[in-house]
Amino acid sequence: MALLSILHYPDQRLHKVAKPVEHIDRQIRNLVTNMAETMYAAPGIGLAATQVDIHKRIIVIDVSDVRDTLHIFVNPEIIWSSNKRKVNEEGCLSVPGVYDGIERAEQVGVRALNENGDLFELECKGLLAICIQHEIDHLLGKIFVEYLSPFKQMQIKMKMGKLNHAIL
Ligand code: K1U
Ligand code: ZN
Repeated sequence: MALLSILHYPDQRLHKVAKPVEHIDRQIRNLVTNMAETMYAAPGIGLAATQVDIHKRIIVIDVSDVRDTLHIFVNPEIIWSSNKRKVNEEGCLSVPGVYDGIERAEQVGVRALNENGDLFELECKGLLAICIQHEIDHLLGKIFVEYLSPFKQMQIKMKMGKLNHAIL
């Protein structure tokens, strides 16, 4: 197992669109294991492959209190969304220290493959619904701050620029 390094906004690689996984083999399963380890260590409740500079449609999520319910989504697709929408506070491991309210569908249905290549469908509500929409956005190259005003995005870019500079 290995910890992967997480890209930080405004790194342009976060805007790449991920490609579908064609075969779920040992390499993909190893990647899923390393992504889960990286998410738990961060700590986070989700991680998309895009965030670790791997541009394949893979997401891991665990929104449970005791961190024992790992969801693995390979080639996830949202197949329906509720009309009812809600604003929730979001954060992102690629934009550390930034939290803001984002409006999303309250419930979504997701179709994906698991780590064995079996197709499944899952009805997502609550934090799982928020997180899966946030992670699927990552696979499309979209970061949650892009839903905010241009002024807020500029403030966040400046803050992250200073932070990234301090880290390097
Ligand atoms: O995609 C990511 O960067 C992970 C992100 C997921 C997310 C959080 C909140 C709303 C939508 C999506 C995070 O995990 S940020 C860290 C976080 O929220 C958290 C960390 C530890 C315990 C509880 C929450
Ligand atoms: Zn994120």
